[in-house]
Amino acid sequence: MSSFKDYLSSRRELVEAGLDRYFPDGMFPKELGDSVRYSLLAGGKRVRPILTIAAAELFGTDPERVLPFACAIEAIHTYTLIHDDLPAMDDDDYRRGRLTNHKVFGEAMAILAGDALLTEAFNLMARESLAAGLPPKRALMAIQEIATRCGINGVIGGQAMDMLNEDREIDFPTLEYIHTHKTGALILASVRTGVLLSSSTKRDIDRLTEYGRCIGLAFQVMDDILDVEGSFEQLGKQTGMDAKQKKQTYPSVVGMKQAKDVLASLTDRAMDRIKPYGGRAAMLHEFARYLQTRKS
Ligand code: GRG
Repeated sequence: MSSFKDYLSSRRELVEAGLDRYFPDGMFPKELGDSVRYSLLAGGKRVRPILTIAAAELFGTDPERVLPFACAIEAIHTYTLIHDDLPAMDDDDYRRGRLTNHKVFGEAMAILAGDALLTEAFNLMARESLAAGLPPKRALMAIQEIATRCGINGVIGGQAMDMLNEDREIDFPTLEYIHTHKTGALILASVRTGVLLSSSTKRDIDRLTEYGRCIGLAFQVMDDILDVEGSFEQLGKQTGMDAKQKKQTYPSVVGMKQAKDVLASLTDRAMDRIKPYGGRAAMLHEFARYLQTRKS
């Protein structure tokens, strides 16, 4: 089996090619197309689409079969970043190492680019499922999974709760709600989508759901830690923003040491859930470790 580094880079290449194909140069109106591609093809880590592919591959599914779903998830993720950076939300100037979308294209076009990415993501999943003749029930289950985890009971609910509690002291359950919804939900959906589109049993879905929940929360805990300990050069965005915006985070609520302990125990729990698959789950195992030790 190839090393994890090779695995990441080969699956990343697949995702980049898919994004470029599904959101091609020359979309009309040109300004909207340019705004969409500016953020989408700005070189993110592609964690979520690679997780979809890796979860599918655990069950022997060809990456090409899930690629439209993986790219749709990355498009949705990119929309959340564009909207989150807007002045009405986090008001950030830099993302993925370059100026934020609204700084380059203006607020109206940034809002529309986000809207377009979200809408076209669902178009992409439905269209390519029909074209590839995917079993309709599996395709619909995956589409519903993504819609649910991105909606009021997922990302948008988490973001709303985050906005509503700015400048306020929050209790631990509220912090956990924000993290598991704002960030964890889409990561969980990424894993579950790969499983739902594969030949998997209820037991498989349950195991991978717990894996996805753990790494989803771990991802945001790490994001909180990196906002304190990381740098612009590593992250491609301004750091120290949580403290500046008086946001409650794991380090600010439970302290840095305990935040790191939580991160370690979530990672261990995620790995434990996929143990029954042995070596077949090596890439998902490495993925959990990578998310715990990432610097960007
Ligand atoms: C605006 C509906 C709406 C939701 C926004 C995801 C989100 C909710 C806001 C982003 C704010 C943020 C920085 C959250 C921390 C976790 C996170 C999503 C980090 C960025 O994801 P990475 O690290 O970024 O995967 P790349 O650029 O690598 O894709």
